[in-house]
Parts: sequence; structure tokens; C-alpha cells
Amino acid sequence: MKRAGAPFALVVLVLLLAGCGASAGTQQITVGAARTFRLAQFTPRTLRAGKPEQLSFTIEQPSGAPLTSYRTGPGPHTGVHLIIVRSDLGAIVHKHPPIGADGRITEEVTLPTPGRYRVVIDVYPRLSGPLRNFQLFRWITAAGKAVARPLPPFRPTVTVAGYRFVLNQPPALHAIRPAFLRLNVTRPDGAPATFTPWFGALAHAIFFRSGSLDYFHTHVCSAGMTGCTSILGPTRVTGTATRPGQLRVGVLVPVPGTWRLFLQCKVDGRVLTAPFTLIVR
Ligand SMILES: [Cu+2]
Repeated sequence: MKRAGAPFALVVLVLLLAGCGASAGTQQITVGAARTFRLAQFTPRTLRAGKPEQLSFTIEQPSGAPLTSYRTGPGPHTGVHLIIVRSDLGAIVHKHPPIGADGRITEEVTLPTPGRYRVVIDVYPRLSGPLRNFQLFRWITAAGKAVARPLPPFRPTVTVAGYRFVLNQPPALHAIRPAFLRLNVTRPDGAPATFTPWFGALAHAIFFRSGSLDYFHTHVCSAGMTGCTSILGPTRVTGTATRPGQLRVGVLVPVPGTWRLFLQCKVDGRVLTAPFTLIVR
């Protein structure tokens, strides 16, 4: 085993305290000896590509009863976040599904192309004690012949539907160390973009590591908005947006590697997803 004392202790901390979570590569998270949450009645495992499909599941508590009580309030750290990423990190789906009174969660999703997809369910239960959130994982498949695309290299400018995301002087990035990416976002006419809150934040920064698909998630909130800080072990990060068209995005990832950042924000009534490849040492 290459992993000795210190890194293992860190992994345990990450599992217990992760603000928006790090993937352990398993299908369930064990918190202590007795508290195990798991996915139940997850359906379907295979979907059609390019067609809306109903994805449905229940989160079971350690007692076996469905989890029905979730965090509410301002900020993005509430309820259930459903994130589905293609295994080559070429596509992402991000939803905050409604939760039925019986704990059943159903959401319509469209997987754009054939391939394997990793489902990350980031759960914010309303519980007493230190557990803030945890993740559950599943693989699903969109039927058909998958064409995996290699991850493109880092590019400082990404254009989505005519909106330009420009990364200014990106800093060197290191695992477990928070850093900030400063972006300018302009509309197709060149004017600064105005961000509308979406799923409790002005922008969502969803990170997946190439290959292992480790996961982390930070947010950009407006001044005074609470419940926006992401935690990784003892480290915290909060993004800010001080002027129209400007985002300061917190980067905080658990391990080195090549990561794909999916930066999502709502501008002019549409949700934009700007992907960036980042090298973290
Ligand atoms: Cu988010």
C-alpha cells in the first residue's frame, strides 16, 4: 500500500467534513461505524441518448427508512444535487431535483450522447451532528456506440453560445490549497454579463478529475449571501462576484491531476456551462 498514515487520515477528514465533497470511488459513504446512507431503487441503469428520461431513486438512511428531511434556506447547500458527468468529462448534467414527501427523488435528464456516465448525488440532510453533506455514486449508460474524446488542453478563453469566459492570469494550482480564478464574462454584444442566482448561487464550479472522476464543488455568491462556503478538511473557500461580468471562483480540490472545471452560471435567462481543463500539482 502506498497510502500510509497521513494521507489516509486526510481521506477520512475529507469524507467527514467535505463541503461539497470528494469522491472516494465507492457507491456508498461510510461515516463512522453505524451510519451508512445508500441509494435504493435507482432506475434506470441504461437510458437512451439524446432523449429526456426520468431518473429516479431514494436515499436510504442507516435505519433503512428513506431520507425525507433535507437542509433548506438560502445558498446552494440545500436539498439534493444531481450531477451526471460523461466518463471522458465531455458532458455534464446538473439538476436540483424535487424530493417527494416519501423521499422519492425523480428528475428528467437528457444524456446528450452514448457512453458511460457517473452519477454524483450530493446530499444535504437535515441532521444534527457534524455531518453536513455526503455523496453517493452510480454508473449509468446511455445506449449506443460511445466516442470518447480526449480532454482538450487548458485554454484561457471559452465561448458558449456567444458568451465569452476569459480567465485572467490563472495561478498555479495545488491540491488542498485554495486558489482563485478570476474570470471576465461578456455577452455576445461585448457587454459584461449579469449573473442571475441559479440553484442558490451566482455560479457553480464543479470539478472532476480526469480518469478517477474525483469530485469537488465550489460556488460564487453575491456579497452577504450565506451558506456558500465549501469545506475540504480544515480548508475553506468562498467565491465572490463584485462587479457585473466578473467572477472570482474558488478552486479547492483534494488531489493533484488533470481536472475539468465546469463553470455554470445563468445569464439572460439561460444556463451556460463553460468547461476549463486545469492542471493541479
Ligand atoms: Cu453548485
